[in-house]
Amino acid sequence: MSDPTVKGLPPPPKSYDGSPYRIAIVHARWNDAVISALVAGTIAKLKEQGVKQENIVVKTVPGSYELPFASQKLIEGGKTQSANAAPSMIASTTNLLSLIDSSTTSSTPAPKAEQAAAAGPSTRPFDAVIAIGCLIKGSTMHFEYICDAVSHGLMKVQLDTGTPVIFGVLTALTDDQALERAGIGRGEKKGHNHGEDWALAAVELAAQTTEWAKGQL
Ligand code: RBF
Repeated sequence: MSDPTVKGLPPPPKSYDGSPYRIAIVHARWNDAVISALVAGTIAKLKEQGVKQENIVVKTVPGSYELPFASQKLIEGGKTQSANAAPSMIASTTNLLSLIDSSTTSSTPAPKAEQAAAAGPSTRPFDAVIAIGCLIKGSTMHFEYICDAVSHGLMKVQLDTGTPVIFGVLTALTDDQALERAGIGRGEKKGHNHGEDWALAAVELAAQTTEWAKGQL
């Protein structure tokens, strides 16, 4: 029998090519079995969407409470890294020109492949951040306070920085709820790995906000 539910995310109106984008994943280490599955699912789906391995940066923090601050610092760090990379790229272009000049007077060819390799992995600012955590309700009020702070904190970071921050935080009432939302349920129902959805959301938001920033609406 088909599932009568009306809940859930339909496929996007178009598919997006992730190959130009640089994505940061920052994940908490609390509740490791769930987190490991979510991070693996996220990375696999990012690659399926065309995001290059060298454009996926993974950082960890102790718990979910640290995710908003870490996301903000990563976004700032990506912008700084990009700005710092710009002068050295100009310098390497200058070196390349001097090599071309000297190649007219010397028999040694300019080592173009080496220069291309020296460009290294992308240093563009992050196009999206995926913040991954797993909060499981305990016997005190910790769960409520952390869930509230993290969800508001992540929303604030994306609005303040202008970089999309994907809400990859499970707020589960039981261990089984968390396991099933990471696709590793203990029973017959393995559930669905929500990391896959977060990867799709990151590429969709990266692609759309890049276009919108150029006035392409
Ligand atoms: N962090 C999580 O990511 N998931 C949790 O389920 C979780 N539960 C916690 C329960 C208690 C009682 C405490 C003290 C911390 C918990 N944390 C959890 C860690 C929290 O997000 C944060 O790392 C620490 O409070 C340090 O700022």
